[in-house]
Amino acid sequence: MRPISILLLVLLASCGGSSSPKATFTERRAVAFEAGISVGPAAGSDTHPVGDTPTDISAVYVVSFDIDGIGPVVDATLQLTRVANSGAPEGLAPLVVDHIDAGAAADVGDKTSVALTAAAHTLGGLGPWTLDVTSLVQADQGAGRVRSAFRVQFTTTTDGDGMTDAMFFGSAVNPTLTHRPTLEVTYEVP
Ligand SMILES: [Ca+2]
Repeated sequence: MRPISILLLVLLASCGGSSSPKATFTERRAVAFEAGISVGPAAGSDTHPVGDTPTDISAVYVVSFDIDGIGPVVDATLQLTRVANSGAPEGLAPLVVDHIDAGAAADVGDKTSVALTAAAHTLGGLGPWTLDVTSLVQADQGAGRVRSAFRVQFTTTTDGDGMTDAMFFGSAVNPTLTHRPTLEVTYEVP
């Protein structure tokens, strides 16, 4: 049986490369997370809130990843992990994940900058949320941007009740590694 299996693998590889005489390879890695900021209220270092505050200020979360120097992207997945909750943030829904150009480093201006694209995201419970951001990271690459950045926020900035209503997401320095945001990219290697 083993020789037959090997033959099939070679055949599949030949078919897969039929559109190009040049072989390509893919490699999977998690691009290093470099910046996570909570825009608006002060936040603890382990988590960042998305929602509102006791003073009725909106809290948004911006994540930014270095994609400089990698080959053509074929797949990209953003993972954010909701680790805690306060009040009733669902009342501020829908939640959107905006693709933004945060430049070299995310800052307060990224709270209100015009999104490149915005998409409503189904609210998840506690635990990891994954989003297919392939086309967005490819767009960054096509535009020559060296970072991919995303802004997580509710479309209703506050419910005005003078109480915190927020989801808390793991930050880039969360002591639990699996709680940190990641951008996993598969790209071609020449
Ligand atoms: Ca509130």
